[in-house]
Amino acid sequence: MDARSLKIAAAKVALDQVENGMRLGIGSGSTAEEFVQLLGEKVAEGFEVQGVPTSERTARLCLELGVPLFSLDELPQLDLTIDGADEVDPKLNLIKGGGGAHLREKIVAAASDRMIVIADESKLVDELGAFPLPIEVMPFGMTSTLIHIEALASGLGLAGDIVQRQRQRDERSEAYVTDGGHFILDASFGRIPDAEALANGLAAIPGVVEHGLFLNMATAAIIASPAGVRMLN
Ligand code: ABF
Repeated sequence: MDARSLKIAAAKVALDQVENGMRLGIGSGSTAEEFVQLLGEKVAEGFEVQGVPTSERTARLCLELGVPLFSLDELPQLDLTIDGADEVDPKLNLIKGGGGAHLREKIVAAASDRMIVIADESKLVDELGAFPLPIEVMPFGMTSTLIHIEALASGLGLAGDIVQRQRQRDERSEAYVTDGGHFILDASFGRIPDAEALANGLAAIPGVVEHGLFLNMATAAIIASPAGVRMLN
């Protein structure tokens, strides 16, 4: 099975978790977009859902497919969020943010009774960290914020490059800017033995808006592999 087929397989199982009339957080990334495609087909057949998107891109796709959208302020408490991830460890702790949407994703996930991650098996890891950790930061004072992050990492025995995410526009490379107007630093720590200590330390740095460690947030993960799809709780 190719990568897209695995994403679709996971998305199909996730769709079975969505009950008619649910207040549903809708994640970002290619796997979540496969879920939105399938959700749109059910909505077209009369299935009712109140969707809250986690990125402008996801919102556009939902609108194209006729998925009813609401703001999180209109629906501040959600029944379920379906979202992708960059890494999933055995405790269902996640690294997210490869797509640059982890701030809104974390806010929406925190507003949800349940959060189900959908992913192909390539996202499963024994320990978080191989995927560069996205850290959303204020543009104001970013260099100072980076110094604080480097000091925190050093204190935790973490090493690795921390680089500002760029995007290509025409022929030029420019700073990636999130939906919230912030920059992203990607930290290639390699392995993060104490993710909770890192998360708490990052949260205490004034210029850090949000980081991509989602700890104790996912209630389940639907993982697709060529052998089939399994639910991890
Ligand atoms: C989004 O999905 C991001 O948080 C995460 O980086 C991404 C994973 O993308 P994909 O499903 O395309 O692998 O939620």
